[in-house]
Amino acid sequence: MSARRAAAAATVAALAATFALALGGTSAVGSPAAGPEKVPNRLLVRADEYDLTLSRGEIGPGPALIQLVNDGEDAHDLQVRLQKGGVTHQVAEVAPGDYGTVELRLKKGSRYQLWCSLQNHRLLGMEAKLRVKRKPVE
Ligand SMILES: [Cu+2]
Repeated sequence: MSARRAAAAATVAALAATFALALGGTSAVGSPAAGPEKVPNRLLVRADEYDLTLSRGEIGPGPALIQLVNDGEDAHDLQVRLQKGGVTHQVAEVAPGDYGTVELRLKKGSRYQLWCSLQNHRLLGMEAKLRVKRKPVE
């Protein structure tokens, strides 16, 4: 492992730890009037050459915060769209060791496609599927 790659890996580990803490603390976010359904579900997507690894394959419906962490040595982006088509949400190109986020509303009982649109990365394996349940997922 090169020094640069080691540094990038350390950054990603720190991000993942922060993300885990944020996950544990979501109940404290938002005012009582907003209600728990306003708290976004979170998904962590790890990118490297040439895979997208999701922190989970199923998620609850409604508002979601998707974070792309680039654990690779090349730049990557993230495109998110209902499998049946529609609006494409995206995290713009992220440099190695860096991260980006996108917020969107996930449609209940649906499936989403996630992929990297740079060069031929999708063909090389940078795609994944996300299933959105009808009810909230623990
Ligand atoms: Cu890519």
